[in-house]
Amino acid sequence: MNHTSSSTGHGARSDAEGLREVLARSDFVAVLTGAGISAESGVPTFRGPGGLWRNWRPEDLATPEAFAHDPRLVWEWYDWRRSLIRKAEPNLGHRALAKLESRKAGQSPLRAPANQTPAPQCSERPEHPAVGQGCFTLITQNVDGLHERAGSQGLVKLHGDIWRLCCVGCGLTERNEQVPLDPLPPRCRCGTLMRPGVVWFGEPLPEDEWRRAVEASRRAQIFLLVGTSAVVYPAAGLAELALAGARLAIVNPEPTPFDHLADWVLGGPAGEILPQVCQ
Ligand code: BV8
Ligand code: ZN
Repeated sequence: MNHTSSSTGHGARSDAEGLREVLARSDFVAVLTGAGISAESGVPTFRGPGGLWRNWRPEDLATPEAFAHDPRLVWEWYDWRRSLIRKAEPNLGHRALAKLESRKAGQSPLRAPANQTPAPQCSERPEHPAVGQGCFTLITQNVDGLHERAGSQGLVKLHGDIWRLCCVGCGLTERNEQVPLDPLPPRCRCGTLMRPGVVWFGEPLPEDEWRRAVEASRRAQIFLLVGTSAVVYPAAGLAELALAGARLAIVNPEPTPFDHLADWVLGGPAGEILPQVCQ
């Protein structure tokens, strides 16, 4: 592990300017976000105030077992979260990351100068050669869709999307933005129950998203951990993967299990700090 001084315990830096410079000149940037980045948009986090719903912990409801036991209860929880997210707007934190992404796309080392053949295109987004191709990769644990609404492209959604429904019978998946859902629980045209298009505890992450996240984390020169308690795996493991070759920067008003490994710890709200470091 070829770490800079901080890994020897000399305390992480907290200067936004230093991090801004490193982000500006790094060719390969990876970012992992959690519920904290949507907190300033009014979306409750999992472990923070408002995370509990009817005294249920998210880990109790976001499971196949809970859904099998009481699909109506689980759907009432998702319907409540959808109604909150519908009222929310992306905040300055979401927007700062979208802006950094488009700047990085313009800067991309993969973007060949005019007289040379362009770099291989990214399958999902041919118009964005660099996005998702390792230059700048935004990876999220959030299912709220606020990163996309802020303009982020090539987003890697590790835990799915609350606005997608999947039939537990025929497997049909569809986008459904109805708030409130009616009927609840929603049913497929085949008559079978639909489930939220999210990854529940005990379920594997979508392969393609996971592969892209691992690739970007391994290639990163700077890895940003934003608004996450970093206790849910395998997502939190991406920061460990990145540490093999990248510097780690954390944006969170609270301590995280990775602070002692970080080069930067910026202790404050993402909506205030990200606009400073992403400009
Ligand atoms: C799996 C979608 C195997 C659904 C979610 C290793 C060790 C220990 C446990 C495990 C392990 N490996 C696997 C496990 C089990 C489990 C797990 O990690 N459990 C935890 C609880 C210990 N993992 C799994 O089950 C995973 N699957 O392992 O499958 C497998 C493999 C093959 C085949 C079969 C099976 C699946 C995990 C995904 C579950 N789905 N979400 C939904 O949303 O309904 S996880 C969900 O919880 C979120 O997506 C997110 O990942 C997590 C919540 O964490 P955060 O987003 O960080 O939110 P939190 O509230 O905790 O923290 C908010 C932070 O923001 C705080 O730090 C706060 O200070 C900060 N903050 C607040 N305000 C601000 C802010 N920061 C910045 N600005 C602010 N303004
Ligand atoms: Zn069906």
